[in-house]
Amino acid sequence: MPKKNDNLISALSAREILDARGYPTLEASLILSSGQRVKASVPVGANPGIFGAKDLHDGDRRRHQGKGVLLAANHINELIAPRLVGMDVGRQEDIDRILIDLDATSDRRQLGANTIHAVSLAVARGGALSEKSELFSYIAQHFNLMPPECVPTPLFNMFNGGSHADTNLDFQEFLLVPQKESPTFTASTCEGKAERMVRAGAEIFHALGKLLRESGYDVDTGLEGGYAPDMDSSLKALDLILAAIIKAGYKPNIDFNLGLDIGSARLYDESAKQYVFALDNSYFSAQNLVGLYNDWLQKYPLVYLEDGLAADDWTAWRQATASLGGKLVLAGDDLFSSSLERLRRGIAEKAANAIVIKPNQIGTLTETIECAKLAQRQHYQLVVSHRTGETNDDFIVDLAVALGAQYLKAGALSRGERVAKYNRLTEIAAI
Ligand code: 2PG
Ligand code: MG
Repeated sequence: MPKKNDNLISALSAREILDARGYPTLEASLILSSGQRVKASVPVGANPGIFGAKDLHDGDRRRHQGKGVLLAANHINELIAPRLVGMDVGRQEDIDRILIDLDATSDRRQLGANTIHAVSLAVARGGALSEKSELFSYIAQHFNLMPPECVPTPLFNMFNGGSHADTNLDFQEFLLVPQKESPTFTASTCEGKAERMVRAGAEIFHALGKLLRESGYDVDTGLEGGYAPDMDSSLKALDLILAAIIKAGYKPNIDFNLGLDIGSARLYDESAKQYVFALDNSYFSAQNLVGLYNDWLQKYPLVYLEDGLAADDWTAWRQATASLGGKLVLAGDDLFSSSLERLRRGIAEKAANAIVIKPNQIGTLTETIECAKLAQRQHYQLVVSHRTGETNDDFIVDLAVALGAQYLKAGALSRGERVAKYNRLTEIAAI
């Protein structure tokens, strides 16, 4: 009698769930012929970005202000499932190809990047389960990746600003960046190192809360779990993080450095060709802004700068990379929108030295890995990132580990959907 294949897709379905902000998103569910079931859900960005692939939302204003995803769920149930049922779940690339071909548009607007993404992730989880592998090692093996010995360095969000919080802080994220070579994090195992980084990050987060409370600031948090008080200047927030590092018993420059996601698209006045920092009551040409960043480098242990310039200001990105690229991680998020085409242009223009990879902006796992591999070949550092509208799904952590990304950006050390990622990171480090 022929042996029964346990690894076939026997059912695939999707439903609408809520993300961490209470807005709708998709969850896909896949059943293998063995009877085992896996699920995957997709995050939603606060800033969809003009260049990334497009999610599909219902547009029916009577439900969830038009943000519903019933059409997308229906595409999975009615259109995609019949094509995939019966296929071996290990055929990730073939399945991803089918998903790509089902959508004739270049920006995925027909099926929706969310639709394609949910299925692609569920298939990868099913594949890992069928091989009784951890997800990160399944991805690494399947795509011929060679992850380094330890997990990526987490970028911890301390303050939320911009469109991520109801505060006057102009910049979107103020980040705490562990210095992975610090003796404080030296441990005989990867587990020890990751645990120390996460523990120190959490201790500093709480020390910061205490400092804020003592100084009369609000300690409510923003959409990604970072504090979101009103401040009298942007640099004040950096000063407070430095003070919190010390208060928690760690050393700035040695144990921790600082990072910023300026989220400058929101601050750029295209017609005046100026960056407007309302809180600081100042505005800058691109050239002066690069000068300002250089200035901050003299005063602060700043090692990471994301979206410091507007996404279509290629000339400014080129100049900034020439002048700052040797001194810090210059990450392009909106600049690349995780798009292969935008990345190719960035490489040609020598813009940025790191790329923020948001897999849901691409769609399939295969394309995400293709984009990351191209970046790595061109010596761009990888920052695998969560989105504002996260779910408790921790797929990005396994992906970041498999890719050997330098950084994982998953928000603050507060709120379940953010902490879920850091807990998975320490779990993987212990394997
Ligand atoms: C960012 C991300 C994650 P969004 O800008 O880096 O922090 O946010 O979901 O708005 O893309
Ligand atoms: Mg960003």
